[in-house]
Amino acid sequence: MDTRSAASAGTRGRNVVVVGTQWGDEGKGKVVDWLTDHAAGVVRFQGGHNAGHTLVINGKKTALQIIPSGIMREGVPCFIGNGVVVDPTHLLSEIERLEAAGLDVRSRLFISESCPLILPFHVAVDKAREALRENSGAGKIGTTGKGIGPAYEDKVARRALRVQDLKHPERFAKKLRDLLELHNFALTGYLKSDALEFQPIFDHAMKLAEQLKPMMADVGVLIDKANREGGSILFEGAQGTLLDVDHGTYPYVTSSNCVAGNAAAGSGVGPGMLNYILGITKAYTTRVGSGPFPTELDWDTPGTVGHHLSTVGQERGTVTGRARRCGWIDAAALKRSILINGISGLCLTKLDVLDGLSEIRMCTGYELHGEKVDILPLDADEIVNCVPVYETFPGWTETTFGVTSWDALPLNARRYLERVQEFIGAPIDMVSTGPDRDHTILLR
Ligand code: 2SA
Ligand code: MG
Repeated sequence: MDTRSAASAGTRGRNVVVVGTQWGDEGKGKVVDWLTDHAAGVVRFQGGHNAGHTLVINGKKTALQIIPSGIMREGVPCFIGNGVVVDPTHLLSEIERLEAAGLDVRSRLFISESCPLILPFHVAVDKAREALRENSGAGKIGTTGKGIGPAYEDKVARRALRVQDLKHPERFAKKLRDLLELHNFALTGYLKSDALEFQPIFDHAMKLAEQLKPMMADVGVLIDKANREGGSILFEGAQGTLLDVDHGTYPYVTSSNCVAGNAAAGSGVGPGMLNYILGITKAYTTRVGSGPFPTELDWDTPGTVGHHLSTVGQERGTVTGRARRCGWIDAAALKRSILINGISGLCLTKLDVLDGLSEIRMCTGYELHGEKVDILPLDADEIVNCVPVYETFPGWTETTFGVTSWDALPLNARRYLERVQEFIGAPIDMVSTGPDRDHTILLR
């Protein structure tokens, strides 16, 4: 077996990074879960509970937001790396929800001491800012309202409260007072909102601290050890490359680096550990929240292709329930994603959603101010002016749902996949044909 293939990537101590190559919701959760069979650990390295990874196991749907997807497999250790922003209230409620479903979580969940905390004022600031942007005509970012951006701002400004502060009540109290004063100043000032009180936030955090302490760990050391002992590690990205704070459609992005390069920095290990980068790509494109989206279709009007993608693909946000915007696959945007992530191979997901369409389109570039551009521009304001150029393929009438071999795919589906692969210059190593673990075609 080719040692660079998806099939061998997760074996013999070789580690895999799973990243989204579009605007998130490419189906990373399912693929991570599929790969966890041989994993010695699954790590989240960025984002927070703004992520929504949906898994379907034995027909039962589970949505994970901050806990790594590996938790669904008995005995697999799961790590929350330093690059993740942690809302302790949410984290504990997610743990309890999984425990209620019969899973053992606390004995195999390890949370980095260095994670910045998301506290109630971050949520208040996030929501008040979005309201202000909307009312002032600047336009919302369309955040998930979970306090992600404000929490990362405090981290970079070197004033964040971190998981480790929960172990030291006096230190926690002092830092909390200072930070709360700062945020209350903004909330009651230009954000025209209400101030939050110190005592309830402090008391609640201290109560949660007792439960979190046993799970606090030096995550980088544990991951390194597991890998040295021959285990392979799975790094589970959240959101997607085009939402990356540096490389995405700024400012319509999330506040973390979602690209593969951050898997090392966000978990506390070296980049040499990142052996195989698996990019997850939906067979079409979706985006939730505001921002430019060149191949967007009308997805609201019944009878249209966009509406087909939206309804057949059940395109609603896992966390917020918002309708996702839908459009054709954008291979020019994928080119940028492949470049930034250093993609080893791709997994194409939700192919079955294209079943029954008479024709299928792939964007191969744009017309911008009269010139042809073959890769997604870096400037969001320029992307707005991009007119997509398409290649059109005949569709197929057969169902691809649940198909498990390449040869069983309709000829036109194979042609479409081959052309996508050829155009973007990265191999498709896997195809996902349905939500279940077994609905998977392995190509390399
Ligand atoms: P934030 O909350 O500050 O990270 O929002 C900033 C932008 O990032 C987008 N974003 C997402 N896009 C797709 N999926 C995400 N997770 C959930 C899901 C989203 C949901 O899996 O469905 O339920 O709505 C996610 N998280 C952040 C967000 O839409 C903003 O455009
Ligand atoms: Mg999602």
